[in-house]
Amino acid sequence: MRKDQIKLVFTGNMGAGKTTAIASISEIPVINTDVLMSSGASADKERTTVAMDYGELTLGSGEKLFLYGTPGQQRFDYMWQILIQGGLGLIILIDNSGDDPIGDLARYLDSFHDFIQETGAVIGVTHTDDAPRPDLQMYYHYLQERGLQLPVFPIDARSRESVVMLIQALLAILEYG
Ligand SMILES: Nc1nc2c(ncn2[C@@H]2O[C@H](COP(=O)(O)OP(=O)(O)OP(=O)(O)O)[C@@H](O)[C@H]2O)c(=O)[nH]1
Ligand SMILES: [Mg+2]
Repeated sequence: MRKDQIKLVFTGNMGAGKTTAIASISEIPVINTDVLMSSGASADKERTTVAMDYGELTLGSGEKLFLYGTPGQQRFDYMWQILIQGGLGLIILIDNSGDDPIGDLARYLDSFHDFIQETGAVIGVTHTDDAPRPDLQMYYHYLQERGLQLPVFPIDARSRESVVMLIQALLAILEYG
């Protein structure tokens, strides 16, 4: 992949906002594979991704971003290794209103350990409007315990600016910014 063609992968738990984030910023109609959820549907979450999301975004600097989203559900995790191939960076979205957001983060850091070591990652914490805790300091404390230096930002996946900001932070780490 050329240096001005950058594949990024969004991952994170179910409902964290991967599909929403890609739709918020994509300049093409997103390709997604969402289906109605068989169980656990809530008022604002009727669908879940079974294979992938795909969108594109061209930055002012001319770089073209190819944005892939993974399914959140563990039972579709065979897609994760497929989707990271050729990827240059990882965006981990964590729903702060879940039962154990730091535990969720731990699982994604484990599952994508090698990819993160080879590339780089940023963490976006969503739903902080509904659930302000754990706060950022708790995330940083956890990362420190694991010996990881990754930036953490509270974001709203529905907000284009906040998703773009997260991506800019990742590109800066990857030295494309
Ligand atoms: N209140 C609030 N809602 C949010 C925020 N970010 C995303 N959402 C909502 O949360 C839901 C996220 O759903 P999806 O984008 O389908 O989540 P996903 O991560 O793709 O989920 P799976 O594909 O099932 O793994 C949507 O209804 C969003 O509108 C946020 O920061 N605050
Ligand atoms: Mg999705």
